[in-house]
Amino acid sequence: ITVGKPIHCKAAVAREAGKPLVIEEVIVAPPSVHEVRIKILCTSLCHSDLTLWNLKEPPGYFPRILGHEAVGIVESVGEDVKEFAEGDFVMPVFLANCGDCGDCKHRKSNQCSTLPFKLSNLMPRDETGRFTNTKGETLYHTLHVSSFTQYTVVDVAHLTKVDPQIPPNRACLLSCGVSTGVGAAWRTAQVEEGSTVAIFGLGAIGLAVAEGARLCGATRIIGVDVNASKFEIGKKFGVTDFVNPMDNATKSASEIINEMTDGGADYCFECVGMASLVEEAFACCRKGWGKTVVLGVDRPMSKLSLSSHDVLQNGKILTGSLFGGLKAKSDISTLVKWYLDKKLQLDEFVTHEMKFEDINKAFELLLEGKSLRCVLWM
Ligand code: CXF
Ligand code: ZN
Repeated sequence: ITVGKPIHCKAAVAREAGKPLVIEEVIVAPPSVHEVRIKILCTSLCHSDLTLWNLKEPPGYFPRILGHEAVGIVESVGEDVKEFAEGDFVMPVFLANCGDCGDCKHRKSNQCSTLPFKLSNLMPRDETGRFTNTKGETLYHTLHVSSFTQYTVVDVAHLTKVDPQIPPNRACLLSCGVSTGVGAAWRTAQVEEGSTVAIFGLGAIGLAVAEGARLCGATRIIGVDVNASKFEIGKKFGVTDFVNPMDNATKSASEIINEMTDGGADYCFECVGMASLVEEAFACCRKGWGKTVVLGVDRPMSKLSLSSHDVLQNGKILTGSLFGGLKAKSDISTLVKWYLDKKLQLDEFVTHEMKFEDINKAFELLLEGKSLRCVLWM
């Protein structure tokens, strides 16, 4: 009955940088060619939502619908959509996977060249929006997902089907943060059995890296955080050692880790988004082949300072990782299976659950560092 017609529903609209979201009625256009309209079941907050919410104009885009970690049900499909049908249980993902381009077909890549990653505020193919309201305003999208609304429109390349056996309040975590962390250990670093790992920042991403490293058989997982309480929660995800840089006035974290590991960790992960911590991670990464993976989101213009001598003579690898190196259409189903087989822990990330209307409470919790993942029920 709604097929082909605009849907009026509730959305949490970010009207101004850093100001509480407003629950408003929005109008969601029908999906265009290669698009799918979905009914969101659950969505959770990711730190990138806070970053984008806080961006002042320019380059902030308001009013907009934030949110990009979610799961839902297909309500209707646009022209030329063969992969999805009404009623499918689906997950939107900020990173495209068209499945057809040379990069999608390449075993090593997760960076689609049909719809390359871009901090866009509109639909990826035609660069137009699908959200308006009764006042005739156009609302911007977020990361090609926009999940803080009961209905949204997503490009088929940004959507994957998932096994409906996984409950929606767990599935949504795999749409961004947890997948990114687990994937960074599993796909980007390819942590092996017996490895030593160092993780800078034990928020949800850092803990997900620990979980991934644990699943890959790492035997030593060193967590670094300025918040001492992170060690307790870290242990649940396999963290074996803890370094609090605040506890040592004379030595840096990298110096401590170099001593602890007799020359550096095999794999280091930066999960905060601070250039100086990338340098620290790189400095305690094993010479010859150690790999440092950057996951944290710093300001776009921030610069790293590494001596060329260090890079040349040490033979260390420095790499970034978008969505943990995962291909949305194939790797997410593997993570869902690991959860259903009780290998991958997801429940432990969910510190809060509430109804969608309480979204501003969820923003506060994340802002104050009191939540790992807060799941919203639509
Ligand atoms: C991030 C990844 C890096 C750029 C901004 C968005 N993804 C999801 O949170
Ligand atoms: Zn995210």
